[in-house]
Amino acid sequence: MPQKYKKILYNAPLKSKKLVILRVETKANEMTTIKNVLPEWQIERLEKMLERARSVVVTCHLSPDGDAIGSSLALCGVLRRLGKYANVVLPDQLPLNLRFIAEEEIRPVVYSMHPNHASVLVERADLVFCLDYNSMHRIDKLAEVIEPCRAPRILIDHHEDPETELFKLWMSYPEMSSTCELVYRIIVQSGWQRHIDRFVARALYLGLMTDTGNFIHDNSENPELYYIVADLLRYDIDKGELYNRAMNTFTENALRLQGHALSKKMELYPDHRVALIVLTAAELEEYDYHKGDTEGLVNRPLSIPGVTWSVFMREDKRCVKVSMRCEKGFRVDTLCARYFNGGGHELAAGGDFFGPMDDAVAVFHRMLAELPAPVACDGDNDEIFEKLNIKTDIDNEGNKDTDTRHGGDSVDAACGM
Ligand SMILES: [Mn+2]
Repeated sequence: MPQKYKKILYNAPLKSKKLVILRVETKANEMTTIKNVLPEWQIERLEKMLERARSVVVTCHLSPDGDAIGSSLALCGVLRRLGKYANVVLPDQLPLNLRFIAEEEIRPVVYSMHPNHASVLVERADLVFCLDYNSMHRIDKLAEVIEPCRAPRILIDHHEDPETELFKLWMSYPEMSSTCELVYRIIVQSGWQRHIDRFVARALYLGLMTDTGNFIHDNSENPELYYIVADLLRYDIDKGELYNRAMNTFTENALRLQGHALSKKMELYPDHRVALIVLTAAELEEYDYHKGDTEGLVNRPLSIPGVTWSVFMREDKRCVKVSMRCEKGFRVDTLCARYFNGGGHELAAGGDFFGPMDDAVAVFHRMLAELPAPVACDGDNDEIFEKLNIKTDIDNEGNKDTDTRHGGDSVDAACGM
């Protein structure tokens, strides 16, 4: 990176609101404007650790979503262009709708399918990146090789409360929309923009799009996100194609299952402004259920005016998977924590119920009985939260001190999707 640009980047006061102009190097005269979020020492430490590394492994969480796989492939792509022997290792196979991206330039090694190959890569690695997860239980059995590995681990993530003691360097920014946003910022602040190409841009866009619900969710309010999107679009990525493949692809069975769920299984509780959908193992079997088939289903009842929150229960092998979503002004993370051994984000949370479906539904009814009705639509639910002894003054202002706290969630872990 030419020195003068580096200076512009690094002279910016870390916590100032001043905009930093970053020159995008791939095409002349094109500029993008985003703030420096990561402190300089983190970028420098990352560079130092990379300097010493020849072989690098990039990992992400179990049941990888678009952000997990997108950020891993993008970072791996850039590392390869930096001359590293870099590979992506996944705990388990990608869902069908995301496989296309892993069949292009970089083929991830799946631990559950090729444990020996994956182990050798990790054992021989000089550096291991941990993307889009905050604790070892999020990578399931892959932890057996990641935890004891000799290579230092670097965390790059946007979930709250990472197990920081596991990482030599942790870059945890819960205020980021996605790990892909964070990886993009790391690329830019490290001066690696010239290594972004169409493959990397597609992978990054995939994560930005999926983690924000195609730029609908609350986490996509930062205007800077759209500068990043604008930059990525310059690489001739087809966002319509990516949307259709990753977010709008269902099998006939999956679509019929969702139809059945909405038509026959959705129950509305007007006093509590809540909808409940329950799918039993027998129903799932009838429609030849595969992971991901009910993706987004929990959100559907929220489109009904007056429905403020939504609960979806799916009978899994080990437990009943519970997902909750709500509109702004209500919160479901604390409800998931209190009633369903879970947690997550205010507006999107989940949990596991260990016991038969009937008992899970009984807990749902007990929850309603303990919530004073009606639940307000205008966000004035203080009485409810008070009764449940839930604090409402949660700091989600996103101005945490990035020098001391890079702590960062667990909705992926908890939401039963
Ligand atoms: Mn993510």
